[in-house]
Amino acid sequence: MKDRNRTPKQYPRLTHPLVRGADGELHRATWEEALDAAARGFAATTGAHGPDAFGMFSCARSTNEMNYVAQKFTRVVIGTNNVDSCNRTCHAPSVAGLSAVFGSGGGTSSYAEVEETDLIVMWGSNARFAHPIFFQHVLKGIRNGARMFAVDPRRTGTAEWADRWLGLDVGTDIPLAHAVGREIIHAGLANTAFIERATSGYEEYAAAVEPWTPAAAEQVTGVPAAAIRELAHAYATAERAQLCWTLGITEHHNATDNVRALINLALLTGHVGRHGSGLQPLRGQNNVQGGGDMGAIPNRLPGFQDILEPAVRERFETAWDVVIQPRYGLNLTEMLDGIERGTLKAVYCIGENPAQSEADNEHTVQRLRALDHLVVQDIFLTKTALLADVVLPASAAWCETEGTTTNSERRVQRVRKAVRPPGEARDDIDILCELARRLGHDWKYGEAEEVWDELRAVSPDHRGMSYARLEEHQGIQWPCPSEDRLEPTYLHGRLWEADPERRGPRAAFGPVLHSPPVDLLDDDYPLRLTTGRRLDSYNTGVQSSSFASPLRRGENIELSPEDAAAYGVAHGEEVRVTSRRGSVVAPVWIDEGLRPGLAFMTLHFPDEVDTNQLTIEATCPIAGTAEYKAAAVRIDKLADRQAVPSWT
Ligand SMILES: Nc1nc2c(c(=O)[nH]1)N[C@H]1C(S)=C(S)[C@@H](COP(=O)(O)OP(=O)(O)OC[C@H]3O[C@@H](n4cnc5c(=O)[nH]c(N)nc54)[C@H](O)[C@@H]3O)O[C@H]1N2
Ligand SMILES: Nc1nc2c(c(=O)[nH]1)N[C@H]1C(S)=C(S)[C@@H](COP(=O)(O)OP(=O)(O)OC[C@H]3O[C@@H](n4cnc5c(=O)[nH]c(N)nc54)[C@H](O)[C@@H]3O)O[C@H]1N2
Ligand SMILES: [Mo]
Repeated sequence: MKDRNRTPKQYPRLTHPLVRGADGELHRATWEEALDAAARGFAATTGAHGPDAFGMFSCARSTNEMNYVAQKFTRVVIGTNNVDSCNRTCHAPSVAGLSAVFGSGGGTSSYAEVEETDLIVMWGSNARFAHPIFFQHVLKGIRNGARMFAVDPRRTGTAEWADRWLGLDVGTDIPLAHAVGREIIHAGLANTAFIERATSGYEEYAAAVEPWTPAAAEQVTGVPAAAIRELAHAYATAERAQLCWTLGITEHHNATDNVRALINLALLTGHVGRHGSGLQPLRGQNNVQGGGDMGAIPNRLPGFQDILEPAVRERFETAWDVVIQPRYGLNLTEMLDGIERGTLKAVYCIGENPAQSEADNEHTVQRLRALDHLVVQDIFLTKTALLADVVLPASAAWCETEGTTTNSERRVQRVRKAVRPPGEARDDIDILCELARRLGHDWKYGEAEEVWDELRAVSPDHRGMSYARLEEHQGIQWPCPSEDRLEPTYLHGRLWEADPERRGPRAAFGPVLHSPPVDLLDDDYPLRLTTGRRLDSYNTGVQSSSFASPLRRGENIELSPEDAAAYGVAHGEEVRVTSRRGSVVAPVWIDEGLRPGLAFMTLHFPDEVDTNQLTIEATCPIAGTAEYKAAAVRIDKLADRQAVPSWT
């Protein structure tokens, strides 16, 4: 095994703009030259092909204020709704599923409620590694007497803390959830009063789950029938229960259906809309919730207001003095498809690294190369930046700018400028305003607070959150419609109202069907590869690779002891891992938390082992999220490969 403490890649911090010259190389440029080149390229492409030839990838690490300005730039300066962010690669299915049922895409509970609940279900979530702050609340909950179930193909660090671990096969969450639902119904534990009062579609749901007896589900999921029954009884009889999920549910080709399958369980038992009972999709990047709330998504205007609603459009058309296209824009996945079709020609990529983070990323790189104009605005020189025509150096939102971010309990909090950005790096909002000015819009925001107050005027959910109040309350959760009070910290309490008028629309069960992973296992590709995170690194490694860490061990292909023995490979031995899309070499790590047939890799070290060469682009048709969690691979010993004659 290589040195565990090494630094795999030093990403240089961007300190001055770069522009691609006639020689095809990126060269240092002045801000004037770079901004002129960036604006000229956008004007030329949209002039020739119309505003829908433009796409904005907005930054989920940056502030709410920046995301507000980025989507406004897209809609007002360019005139398209093609704006999205990395929410597409993770929780877009949670937002789609929750919006379809409750009309709002936010998680329904607060972190503190996890401390006061009786049962915590962590479904497809490794919060101990990926949401360590939330996990502190989980640990307090456990200390206060809550039981915990973990549902994950791997016995993760999170599962180690659980009372029960249900180790299911990848992509079998719907059979498992349906079997839990069926057991609740058959044991007479469904909350019939809540179902009758607040939900619709129960009969279809009950029919959909009926075939999934615990025994039938055991066959498909690998989870013993007794464990399925135990989860069903624990969830249905708990006084209060939190159902938390993350990418184990959402990074699948049928992810929105997976989300619906979990929401069904809350509707069946009434574990939603009450203090201590709720649904928590733990969001990924620090401000991915806020990015969506600010309208940096193709179907919503700021305040998560639907573009298709004429009254909503009118409000923004008056505020911004512009005509808003009355249709949804393209999401990130569709924008990448648009490049291939030749309809999307220019991309403004702020704080995303799609060249390494997209599934089947070799394909993404080809697409980015095909653009007429690519502008990347980042804090580091990423692989995506290396493909750009213009690279703009930004300040880092988390310590070099003022503003707010929103976490996954919907809490808006202030972030502050603690240090000056290096070299000539500039605030993301300043850069957007400079480009807007060059494209004929005289924008100037003095302080981040000015942007925030503009947002508050158009978003009812944020109206009561002045900076002063955010400070006073150490962050406020939305909805916060007025400055004189705070709302309950959980959502959808209306479902419990006795008065049908106040109760509002019913929450609909989703009678979804099981659909196994797209990348099939066969003799050539017999191993199921799932990918995800470790505590020591962050996403594509751009922000976490540049310092040495005693925790970090670089990329591995993690295998069960049984598979390692069957393939005759040793801990630390380098092997070739091949899928139907690509091939990489990585050292083996034997992990007793893996079941036979399952392998695991991260996305953290793409410069040394590019995991996303292996993953499949199959996407959820509703949310556009790729099936990062289920590739089919094989492993070959390098020695065997070397023995192959050179003419093959
Ligand atoms: N340390 C660290 N923290 C992070 C990040 C990071 O890179 N590093 N990234 C942030 C981001 S952007 C996000 S979106 C979150 C993600 O946070 P998580 O979703 O918790 O992280 P993952 O490790 O991607 O996946 C979670 C679990 O899904 C399981 N899983 C795989 N397939 C299935 C399946 O078919 N069914 C079920 N039930 N489970 C399955 C995996 O075994 C894994 O343990 O983390 C955020 N926090
Ligand atoms: N195999 C596999 N692949 C995955 C996943 C998986 O589970 N498995 N998960 C997917 C998920 S959930 C996600 S969210 C994506 C992440 O995909 P990306 O968002 O593409 O990856 P990051 O590494 O987080 O890149 C973020 C970029 O933002 C820049 N940045 C940080 N702060 C700022 C700022 O303030 N301003 C500007 N302008 N830039 C800034 C960083 O330098 C970095 O280049 O990866 C996806 N890819
Ligand atoms: Mo994410």
